Amino acid sequence: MIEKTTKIRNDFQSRIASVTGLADLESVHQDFLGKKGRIQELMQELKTVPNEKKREAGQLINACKQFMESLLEETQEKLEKKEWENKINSTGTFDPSLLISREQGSYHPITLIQREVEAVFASMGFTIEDYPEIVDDYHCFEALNIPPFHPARDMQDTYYLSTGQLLKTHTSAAQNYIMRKYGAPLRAIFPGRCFRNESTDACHENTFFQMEGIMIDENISISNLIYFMKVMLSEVFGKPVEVRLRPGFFPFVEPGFELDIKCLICGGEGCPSCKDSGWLELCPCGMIHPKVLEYGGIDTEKYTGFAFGLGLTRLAMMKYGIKDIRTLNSGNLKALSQFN
Ligand code: FA5
Repeated sequence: MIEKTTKIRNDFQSRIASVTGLADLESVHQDFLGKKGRIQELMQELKTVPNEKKREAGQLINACKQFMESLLEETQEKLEKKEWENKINSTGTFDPSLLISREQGSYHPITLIQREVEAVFASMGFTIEDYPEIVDDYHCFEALNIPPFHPARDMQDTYYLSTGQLLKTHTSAAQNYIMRKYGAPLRAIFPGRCFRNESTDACHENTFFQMEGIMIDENISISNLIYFMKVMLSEVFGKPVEVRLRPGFFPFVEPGFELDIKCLICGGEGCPSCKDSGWLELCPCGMIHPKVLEYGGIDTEKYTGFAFGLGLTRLAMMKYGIKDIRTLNSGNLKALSQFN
C-alpha cells in the first residue's frame, strides 16, 4: 500500500508539473481525485488491508489526498493569474470590475485624520453633524453676517449653479442650520468638503476639507475656545506643537483669531508648504457674532459661543508630512495608501 500510494503521489506531481492550462488541470483533478480516480481506487483496496494495518494505510491515503488538493488549488491560482495577464497583454484592455488582485484598499489620509479629530471631540461631548455640499447663498453668507456685495465674499469665490445655489466655500455654511436644529446649549462639529475658485499651489487646493466646530452655552469665553484647540492639537499630534494666535477678521465672529501652526515640514525655516513663512494658517476661530446667534434663533442675552473652522486637509499635510497639498487629490495610490 505504501509503495502504491507513493507511486500515485509521484505520478500526480509529474502531471501537475506539465499542466499548461485550466482545462488540463481539471483533467488531472478527475484522474486523481474524481469518482473513478486513483485515490478512489486506493480506497477500494483499503477494504482488503488487514484490520491491524487499516488505520495506518487510511492515514497515508488521506495525507496524499490533502497534498493533492492543496497543490491543485495553488496551481489553479497561478494559472488563473497567468491567463488574466495573457488576456490583458493580448487585448490591451483591462476590466477594473474584475477581481484579479487580492490587495486590500486603504483609507485616504483625510478620512484617517477626520476620524481622529472626530473621536477627540466626541469624547468631549460634541455631536458629529453632516451637511450638503450644495448650499444656498443665505446659509453660506447672509446668515453669517456677510450680506450681498460684502468684500469678505471676494475671498470665497466659488462655483455657482444655474439655480442660484453654490458649492459651499466653508463649513461655516452649516452653522445656522445646526443652531436652528438643536438650539442652545449646543456642542457640535461638522466636517465637510469645500470648494473655492483658487490658484492652486503647495498649500492651496480648489477642493479641500474643513471641520467646523461650535459650542454655545452660558458663560462661554475665549478661554474655553483656547482650551479645546489645545486639547485637539495635542491629541492629534501626540507631541507638543507650536501654535500662535493672532487677530483675524471674519464677519461672523467677534473677536476673531487666526490660529497658525509652526510648519512641521520645515520646522519653521520656511518652505513651499508654508509659503516660506514658517507658519501655516490652520484653524481660524473666534466668539460667534451676536447677529449670527440671533439668525440661528439663539437667545443672546443668555448664551455666548465660540466657533472654529479647522483646515482638515492642511492638518493631514502636517500630521503625515505631505509636502504638497495637491498629492491629496491626486489619486496616487502609492502615495496615499502608506498612512494606515
Ligand atoms: C474660513 O473658511 C472660515 N469659515 C473659518 C472660521 C470658522 C473662522 C469659524 C471663524 C469661525 P478660511 O478661509 O481662512 O476661513 O479657511 C479656514 C481654513 O481652511 C484655513 O486656515 C485653511 O487651513 C483651510 N483652507 C482655506 N482655504 C484653503 C485652500 N484653498 N486649500 C486648502 N485649505 C484651505
